[in-house]
Amino acid sequence: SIIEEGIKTALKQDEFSLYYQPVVDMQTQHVVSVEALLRWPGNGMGPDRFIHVAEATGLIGRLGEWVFGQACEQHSAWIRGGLPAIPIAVNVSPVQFRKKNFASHLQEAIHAHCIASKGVQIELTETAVMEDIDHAITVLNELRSMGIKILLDDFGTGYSSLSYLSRLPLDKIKVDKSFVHRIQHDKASRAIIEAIIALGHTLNLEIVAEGIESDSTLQYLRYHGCHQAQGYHVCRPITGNQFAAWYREYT
Ligand code: G
Ligand code: G
Ligand code: NA
Ligand code: MN
Repeated sequence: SIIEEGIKTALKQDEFSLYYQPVVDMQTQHVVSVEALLRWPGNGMGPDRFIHVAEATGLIGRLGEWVFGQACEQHSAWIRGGLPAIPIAVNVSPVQFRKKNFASHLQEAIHAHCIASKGVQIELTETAVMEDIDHAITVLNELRSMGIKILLDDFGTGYSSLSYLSRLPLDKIKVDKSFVHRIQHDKASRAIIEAIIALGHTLNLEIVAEGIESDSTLQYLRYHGCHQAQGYHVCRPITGNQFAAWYREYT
C-alpha cells in the first residue's frame, strides 16, 4: 500500500521524530518521566493511523526499534546537556511486545547508547498482555529485573480484571483520558476513576492520569489520591530541544 511504502521510505530517510510530554508528581510538582510520542512531520497522519499499518505489514519491528534507539539517544543527549536523568516512557505495540526478541532488542538499544536501563520505561495496553498472560509475565519480569518500569496504558478501557491485574508485574497504571475528560460532566466517570485509584493504592502501583486539560481536573485527581499528572494543562507534547528549555524554565 501507499502508506506501507511511505513508512519504509520514512524509515530510510529518517523522517520520523519523537515528541515528549512530561509527567509530573501531583504533590511535589517534580517531573517524574516523559512519554515519547511518535510523529511523522510533513505527513498529516497521526500515529494511531500509521501504527496500524506498520503492525499489519510487519514494519512495526523496525519502527519500534527506531523509537527505542531515538528515545535512548534523547535521554543521553539531555544528560549531556545538563538535565537530570529523566526516564523516557516508550509506547509499545502489542505486536512488537509479542515478538521473541523484544526484551533483547530493548537491552541492545540501552547498551548501544550507554544509558542506564532505568532511563527507559515501557507503556503497554491491556491487549498486549492479555492474549498470553504467562508469556507477558515472563517478559515483564525480565524487563523489571533490568530496572525498567512497566506501565499499563489506557487503563479502564480494556478487559481489566482484578485477578489478572494482581498477577502482572507492573509499576504504574495510566487512567485513560476518556475518563479524565468526563470528570466535570459525568458521575459514572468520577466513580470509575475513584475505583481505579483505590485499586492502584491496594496493589501498590503508581497512578498517573493522562489528558488533564484544566486545573480543576488536576485538583480533583490530586484530592482523590492520584499520584501523577500528564496533559495539556501541564505541558503539550514538544520536541526534545523544546523539552530541555521547558524543563529549565519549569524548575
Ligand atoms: O500522540 P497521540 O495522541 O497522537 O498518539 C496516538 C496514539 O498513538 C496513542 O495511542 C499512542 O499511545 C500511540 N503512539 C504514539 N507514539 C507511539 C509509538 O512510538 N509507538 C506505538 N506503538 N504507539 C505510539
Ligand atoms: O494512547 P496514549 O495514552 O498513549 O495516547 C496519548 C495521546 O494523548 C497522545 O497522542 C497525546 O498527544 C494525547 N494527549 C496528551 N495530553 C492530552 C490532553 O491533555 N488532552 C488530549 N485530548 N490529548 C492529550
Ligand atoms: Na501511552
Ligand atoms: Mn493512554
